[in-house]
Amino acid sequence: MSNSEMRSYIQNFSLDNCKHGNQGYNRVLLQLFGLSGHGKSSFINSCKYVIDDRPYKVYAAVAPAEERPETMKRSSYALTGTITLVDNRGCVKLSKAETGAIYTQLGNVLPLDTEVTWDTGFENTLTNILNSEREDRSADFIVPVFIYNSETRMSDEEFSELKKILVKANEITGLFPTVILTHETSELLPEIKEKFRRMGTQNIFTLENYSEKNMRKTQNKHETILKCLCEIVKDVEFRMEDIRDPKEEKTARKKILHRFIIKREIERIREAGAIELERERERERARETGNCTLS
Ligand SMILES: Nc1nc2c(ncn2[C@@H]2O[C@H](COP(=O)(O)OP(=O)(O)OP(=O)(O)O)[C@@H](O)[C@H]2O)c(=O)[nH]1
Ligand SMILES: [Mg+2]
Repeated sequence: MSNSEMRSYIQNFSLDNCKHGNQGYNRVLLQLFGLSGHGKSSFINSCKYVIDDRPYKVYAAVAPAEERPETMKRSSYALTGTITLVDNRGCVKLSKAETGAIYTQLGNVLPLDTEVTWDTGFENTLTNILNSEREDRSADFIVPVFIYNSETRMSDEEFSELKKILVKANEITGLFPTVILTHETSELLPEIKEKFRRMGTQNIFTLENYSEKNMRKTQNKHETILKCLCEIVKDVEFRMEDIRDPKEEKTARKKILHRFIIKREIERIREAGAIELERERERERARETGNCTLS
């Protein structure tokens, strides 16, 4: 397909025209997630630039530098009548404590277009899940998209933590995340790409985002972004060939989140208990040593 054919395929995609109609979905949400400063907001601006075919404009605020977290809200940006991009709040590092917050954003239980407080506690996460009952967001077809800056080196341990997150994202949304590697000129790119492949990622795209400083259109950049969006749309069309129930999917997502936060809370209590037990033993040893010295 040429660039203009890809653009009209994406623009004209409608859930109503899928094999069994829209089945109760009215929107495709591309849920962008990843570490802070890796290019989520820049990717949104790049997509808008390519699809709208208008002069470059900053829709999602981009950090002046990679070190400073910029996006604090879950903001949504309509790309077409059917597709909306969601700029989730990025996390500073991939740690156990952050994953609950990542999953509640991905599971779409946090409201859109409001500030995200980085809640890692049991009660807050549970409250978020319960509060989401008030709004019916079951009509969203969720597509997870993980953004990673290929200039960032990660240890094997961090990659294995990341793998767990991608697998859980698959469990929550029913789709293994599409991975977008930004900063495609990075020397580390081949190595990083291979690591994502080994994790089981099938859709990997490497690209250089457009920006205010670098907005000159290039055929190659346009083509890569269009190909990436086309693949995502094709995948949605393919999934919509099955009979689905958005309400049931929403309940299933919540069950996964519930199970996750309860398991995490049990782990936390166990760890806290083990620390306390160790302290008690130390106090006992100190008392015994004290007694021995006296006698
Ligand atoms: N060279 C290069 N710079 C990029 C690319 N993508 C993003 N950047 C730069 O990286 C910085 C961070 O980009 P953002 O798009 O704000 O990153 P983010 O993931 O939205 O960050 P948070 O909002 O903090 O979570 C900005 O200075 C961008 O200009 C890319 O593909 N290549
Ligand atoms: Mg951002």
